[in-house]
Amino acid sequence: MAETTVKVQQGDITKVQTDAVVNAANSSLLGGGGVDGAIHRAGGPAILEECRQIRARQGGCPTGEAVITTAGNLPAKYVIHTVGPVWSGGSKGEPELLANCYRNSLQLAEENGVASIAFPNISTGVYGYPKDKAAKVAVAAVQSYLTEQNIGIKEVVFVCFDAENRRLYEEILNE
Ligand code: AR6
Repeated sequence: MAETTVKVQQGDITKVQTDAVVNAANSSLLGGGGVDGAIHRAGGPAILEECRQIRARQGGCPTGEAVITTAGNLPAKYVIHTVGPVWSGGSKGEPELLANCYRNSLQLAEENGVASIAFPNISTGVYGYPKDKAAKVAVAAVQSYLTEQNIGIKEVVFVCFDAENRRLYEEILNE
């Protein structure tokens, strides 16, 4: 495994100074509420412009996949937009799809020379994924990626908007 720091912080991901920040988008790539709305608001129209170009080329982004754009006015260089699964009880492939979000985002980050990356708690807002289950999937997916594939990523930050998520991530990472 490369030397990679994995940490947790509570706050607003639009303020985070990593090379890339991940957006919990939807398949349209045209924006929405939650962290998606916050990223587009703070980053400005350049992000949506690139999302529209990607949409024109490949027709949006399937669940579990990821695409990369400029970060516009954000402190980061890139936004990686990934589409989490909508929770519908857990037997519709939700854990695998959520793990794919983390793995595909890390892979796209590496392909673009990203050394540090921040993730929000994908799917745990509007998409209704139980926070404890999502945190376990997120940490396991990141750790397995870092163990098996990583060469260039030096820092992964889980940016939790709420205290409950922060506590869950701290517990899992301290195990
Ligand atoms: N920084 C960090 N985390 C945030 C921020 C922020 N500024 N704002 C919210 N969160 P959600 P989803 C947290 O609903 O469940 C959008 O409309 C939030 O507390 O943003 O994947 C998209 O367009 C929660 O823990 O994303 C899609 O349609 C986490 O981010 C849909 O919502 C994810 O909540 C995606 O739903």
